Amino acid sequence: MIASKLFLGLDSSTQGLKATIIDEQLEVVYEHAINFDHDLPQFKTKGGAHQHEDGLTVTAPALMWVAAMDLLFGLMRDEGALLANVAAISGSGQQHGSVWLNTEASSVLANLDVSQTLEAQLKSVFSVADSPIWMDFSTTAQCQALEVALGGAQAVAELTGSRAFERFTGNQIAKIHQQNPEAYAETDRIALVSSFLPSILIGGYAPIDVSDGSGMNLLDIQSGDWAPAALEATAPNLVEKLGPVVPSHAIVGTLAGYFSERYGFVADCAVVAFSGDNPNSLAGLRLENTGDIAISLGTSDTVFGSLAEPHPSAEEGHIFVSPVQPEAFMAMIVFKNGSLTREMIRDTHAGGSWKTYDAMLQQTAPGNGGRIGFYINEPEITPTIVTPGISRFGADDQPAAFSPEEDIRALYEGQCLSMRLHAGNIGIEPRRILATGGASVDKGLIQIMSNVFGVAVYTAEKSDTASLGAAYRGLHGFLCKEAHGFVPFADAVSAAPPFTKIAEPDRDAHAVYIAMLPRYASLEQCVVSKNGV
Ligand code: 5FX
Repeated sequence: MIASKLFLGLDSSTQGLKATIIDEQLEVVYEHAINFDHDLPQFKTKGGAHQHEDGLTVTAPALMWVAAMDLLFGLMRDEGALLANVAAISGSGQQHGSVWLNTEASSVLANLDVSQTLEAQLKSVFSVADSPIWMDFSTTAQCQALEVALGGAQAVAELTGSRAFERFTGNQIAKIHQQNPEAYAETDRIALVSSFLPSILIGGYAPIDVSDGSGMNLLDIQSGDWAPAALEATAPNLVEKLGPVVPSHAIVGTLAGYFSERYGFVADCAVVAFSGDNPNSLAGLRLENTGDIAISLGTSDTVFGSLAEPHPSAEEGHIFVSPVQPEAFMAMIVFKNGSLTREMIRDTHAGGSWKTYDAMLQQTAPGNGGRIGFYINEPEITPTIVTPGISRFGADDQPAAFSPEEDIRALYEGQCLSMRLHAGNIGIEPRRILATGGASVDKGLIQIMSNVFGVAVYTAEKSDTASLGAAYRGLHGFLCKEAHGFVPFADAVSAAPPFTKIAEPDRDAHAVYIAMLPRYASLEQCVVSKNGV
């Protein structure tokens, strides 16, 4: 029997490193994850990160990601994972984080010695040992400077897909250049987390892929290459330090001898460009058609989907180049007030029980008699609401008091109306919704979502979509290589398991929400002008 080819997806999230292996029929045949805090305690991280005393700076030790690779591959080898059958590897990295490599790095990478660990060999290749990551909020001054240099927030959004955001890599680079010029001068290559891991795998600098590169405020999303004006406004000599940009399906090299000798991979195993975790989730949910969107309900709620025509906005959201279609785009909006806010209202009114909460939700009707509420448990980014608090309005748009049952409905309806409003503003018009994340099992919330958007809601078999998406992209890149040209991603993943429908819209309820949307938008403006920046 000819052994089936396998495809490995490696997901370096904030908390850990996970491997997912699929076969040619897209069945998941192996999964293993390690957790940074627990399995690599010597790096002293909390949630995979170091929070600094200023309350704004957040970093992760770059060497921890290196040590994690040997640890995970060793465990996989010892468990008998069929590494010799892996034909291609791709991966996923937490977005925006940067890895700073000095002038020694390329020769160390090119000469990995199988008799020593990666950690021992790579410990002195970093010009900045603590990598800034996406949770960092310390670059407001650099963001303002970028927006001034490029003609305002909307100009930055139109060029790079997003207004200047603190966590975006370019603003982190500007800060390091200003505050640590020696380290900047010693830097030979600035990688993203998603280009650093494949650099270890291929024993040389791997390029940044166009989709994760879109999360830097440095890349022109229309040309798919660096934006000279943004580079110039950020720091000197950036083209050389960043290296080239490649499409997300590109093969970036073959696996270094270190990995075949130590772990039993085949010598010609292909490495496909890694990308960011959100782009990989888009791939894992096969959101290739404009109109298929995902709503991930977690600590933060995230709405994302594919788009042919992007509408970058300084007000909300991000546009990335698509990780599965080089000519298309991905839109994404993050809402900070997700599950923790839902839990706060559940604890206040339903004694901590989701069952009681759902029973109370059913006691009010869609539209809540015209009541609209804004529940801001922590500062919100979509829209910008700095001061936490609850604002409740009656049908006459005047401040009002709500019963517990009305509060419960107003929270869910408000969250779904906000998603619909802001997603629409950047061009997301759903045809169907895929719900993922912890709260996607909440039937009451899912039904309101279906009614607000007026489309059916589906769910996927696997909830860990970034890791699965990385494995799918490994297969996709491999098929493009074999075909000597681009293979549609949909063809590569056509054997994937179908999604399950979990809600159909109720047309009467949908009509109620359509009528409510303009009122919701104008009341939101009032809340923003009172509690915003
Ligand atoms: C997206 O812009 C984010 O900052 C986060 O979702 C990170 O990618 C999490 F890893």
